[in-house]
Amino acid sequence: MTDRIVAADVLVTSPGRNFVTLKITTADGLVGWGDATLNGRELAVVSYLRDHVCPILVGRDPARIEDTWQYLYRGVYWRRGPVTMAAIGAVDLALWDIKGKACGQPVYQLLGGAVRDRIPSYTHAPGWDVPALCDAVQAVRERGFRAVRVQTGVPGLDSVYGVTKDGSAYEPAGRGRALVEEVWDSDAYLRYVPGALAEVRSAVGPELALLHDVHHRLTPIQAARLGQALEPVDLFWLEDVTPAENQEVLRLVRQHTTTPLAIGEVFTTVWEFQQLLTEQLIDFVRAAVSHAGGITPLRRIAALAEVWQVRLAPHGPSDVSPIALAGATHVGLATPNFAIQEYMGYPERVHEVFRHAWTYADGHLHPGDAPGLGVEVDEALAARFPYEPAYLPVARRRDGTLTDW
Ligand code: EZ4
Ligand code: CO
Repeated sequence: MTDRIVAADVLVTSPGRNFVTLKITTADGLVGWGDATLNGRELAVVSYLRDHVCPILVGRDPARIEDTWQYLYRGVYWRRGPVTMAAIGAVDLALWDIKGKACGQPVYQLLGGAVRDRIPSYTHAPGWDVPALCDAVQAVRERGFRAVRVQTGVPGLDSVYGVTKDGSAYEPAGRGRALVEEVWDSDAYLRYVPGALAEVRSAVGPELALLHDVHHRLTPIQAARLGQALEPVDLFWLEDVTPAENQEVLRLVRQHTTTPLAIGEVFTTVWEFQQLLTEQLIDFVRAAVSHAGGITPLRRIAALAEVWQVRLAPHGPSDVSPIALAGATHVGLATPNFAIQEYMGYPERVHEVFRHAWTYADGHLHPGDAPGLGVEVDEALAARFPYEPAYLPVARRRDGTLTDW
């Protein structure tokens, strides 16, 4: 007999970081969980779901994942955009969770089964200067990682996004209604970073995969120069070199460097990747399973990328909840052109609120074999951590004008 959705509820919890979670319940008593977290605009997605999506989910057949995706995407007239896609992504994740539970299978089995034994992952190593950065890299290696994102301070700047001065783990979003303002200087960064990363490379040896994230800060010609200057460092990838809106500018970057390029954590649909893929302007797709609308469209993005020998490397910072991370690991295990999963890690309390079957060991993730996505939310514990406003910093140049991070 066909099951029916009987309830769709939204939970907000902040066990160190704000998370928005969708809970879908069916008449057969199955519960599916989806991640709807959009950092800095959390409550907009809550309203989108509560006011507009949850009421129309009730009564629908939870087995019709693709149809529900099309219904929510096409049915609204207004398409795309991070709020819409994060909301649809949460529904899609929750319905895959329910389908897995209904079949008694982990989601990766429903996607065609495992094509790899485990999922290579990378984490972050921030260090204000080269010695601190080398220490951070060493600590991460001791946890088993064979791939590390390296971010450094810049001489002359007081703060740099993603880098702490004392080497502690960084929390990108500052709590409070007022956004932290940082001063940014691309010239100082460009003068310093190639040499600093070259020193890191000679300290760590040739085998460790090094990644670096530019956070959309550069102009095309600056990005081209940086890619070229970093070629001796042999990066696994250079990420988000230019602002995300104009993909054509990557042509210029590509003409000047063979440093592999990764892009797309802020992209939400396959169409934003279309030109980047068909013109072979990038090497890695960084879409998040939640922000890009769920497992269903992420598989389509991966399929298009596969045609152009571009690999999938989903976004996985601490603002992507353990539910979306689970989704990414199921996709990763079952998708041939998956490359690597970002795993920034979570404070202990997050692991307690989101009890997950996925595991990290020896530089790799695995989704586990629990039915569905394999994450259950401790609702009573979640309720003890209410939402608090938290925002990423904004950056200004030395003359006071706003810049991209
Ligand atoms: O700064 O998700 O590749 N990863 C990243 C992240 C983002 C955070 C923003 O909250 O760029 O660290
Ligand atoms: Co990034």
